[in-house]
Amino acid sequence: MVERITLYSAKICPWAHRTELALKESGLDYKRFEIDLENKPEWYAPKVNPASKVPALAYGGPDTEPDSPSPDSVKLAESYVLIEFIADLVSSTKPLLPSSPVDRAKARFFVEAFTSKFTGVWFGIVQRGDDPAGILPAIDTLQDLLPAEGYAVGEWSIADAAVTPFLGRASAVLKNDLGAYDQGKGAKLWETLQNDEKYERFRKYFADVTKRESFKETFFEDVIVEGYKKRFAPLRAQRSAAAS
Ligand SMILES: N[C@@H](CCC(=O)N[C@@H](CS)C(=O)NCC(=O)O)C(=O)O
Repeated sequence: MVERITLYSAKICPWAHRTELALKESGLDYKRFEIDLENKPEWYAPKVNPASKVPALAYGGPDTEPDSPSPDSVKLAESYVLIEFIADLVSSTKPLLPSSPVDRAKARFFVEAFTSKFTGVWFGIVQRGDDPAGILPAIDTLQDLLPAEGYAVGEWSIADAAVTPFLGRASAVLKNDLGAYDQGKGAKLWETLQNDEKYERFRKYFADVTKRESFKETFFEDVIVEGYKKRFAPLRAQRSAAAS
């Protein structure tokens, strides 16, 4: 029997978003608690996640309010661990990973290949002002690994949950040209991704993953746009002041 679940999340965070997608797709009941990353509650690290990061889950134990987590629930963290855990919970009722070991390995490879290429360069782009075109190798990898049709490994799976939050944020951030990089470069790159025939498979995949209800219910574009504006606009201003 699946036990009580509380998710500690933050709308801005792509890692936490992975877990929200997997939970929505699982159909499991859960409570959600938003952690303000700029002003984390003092109980969060000692009682939920010693690393003080989102996402985290409290699993089982008595029915307490999320801000009074019970010592009797199991606390789990790390987004990929959590989405596999969610897939394990529903493996017999709502498979979120294929059953064949080969396809499961392909799903994990897809996640690792994309994430390792995307995340490092993404933070360099938005924080240090590197050229947004730096994400193209990650998009190429995604396209190379995708089957001709459908999701990462056929049916929607947690492999899609793992990459979609980064694609959603790339879309919101680039089309609004947000980040420390030179003004105009983000919007230009997004236009290329929208129009260049080379990226047709990417566009179809992006449309497929973002039209799902699970995405619509868990993606808060306004929060992301405001968050990135607040955090990264001053960095662009500093870079252009230093250059002039
Ligand atoms: N490797 C972790 C990364 C999680 C992470 O870095 N979360 C960020 C927010 S996006 C966080 O909670 N940072 C702590 C902080 O901002 O103080 C995972 O996959 O869950």
